Amino acid sequence: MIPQVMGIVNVTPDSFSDGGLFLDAQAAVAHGRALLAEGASVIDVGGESTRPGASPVDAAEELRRVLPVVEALSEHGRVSIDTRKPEVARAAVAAGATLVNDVSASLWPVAADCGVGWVAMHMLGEPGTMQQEPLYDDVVGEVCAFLEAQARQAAKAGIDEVWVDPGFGFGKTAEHNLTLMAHLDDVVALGWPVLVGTSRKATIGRLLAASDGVDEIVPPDDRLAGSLATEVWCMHRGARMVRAHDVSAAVQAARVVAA
Ligand code: HH2
Repeated sequence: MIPQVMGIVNVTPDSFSDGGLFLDAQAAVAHGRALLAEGASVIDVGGESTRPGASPVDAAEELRRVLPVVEALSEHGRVSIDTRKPEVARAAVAAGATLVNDVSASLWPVAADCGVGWVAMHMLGEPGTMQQEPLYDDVVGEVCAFLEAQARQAAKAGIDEVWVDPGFGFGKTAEHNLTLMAHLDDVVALGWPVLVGTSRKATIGRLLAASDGVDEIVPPDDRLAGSLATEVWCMHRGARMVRAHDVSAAVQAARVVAA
């Protein structure tokens, strides 16, 4: 089976990589359509950045950003809504989204009620503070136990399509991210389809800088090859979907990994 690619469209001024590029609904829709044409199985529309240190956005503003984009893109392909707010998830589903991508892993009652799919992602803490010395006794064990509990609850509530995601970069040091990646098999072994989001994340920028012997972190736009390396690694170990900015490259990699 060829792993799927979830294309990222952030309708925000401050996302870490594409912030400000697609704040205008028309630009966001055009970008989403281009990503569908490149082979994305689903377009993930988000109206609130969850990068480390990001400020929260109120529901009215988040809805204003995402709804026209969800509605327009749903005419052309599958759309997921990347949100932590129940009211945004509900409204986005009413506008055509069929998957709730939930970095808070708490919105399963909404997904169950609306009859759509749900992604449970692991995060330690809140985006505002999550990168201030995140601590685990056993990062792999704790992430797996959390995802298993949330996924079970969701399935019990009647959700047919439940995904789990270890949440790279969400309350995790570079070492935590690499440990999770090295043990991705344990996440896959839980038995739920696994989604991973490593695209252009800071850990990649740090690894590239370190291997170049420089202190300065490599910027998001220069992390394509590093992102692909992590995506190939995760797909090879059983991830069934990767969340990516660079869809065409991820789709090509997925086809080759599957072969
Ligand atoms: N990462 C981000 C946002 N949503 N959802 C899932 N399931 N997994 C992830 O790893 C994930 C996610 C962060 O990336 P991005 O949307 O590009 O940036 P920002 O949060 O700054 O908008």
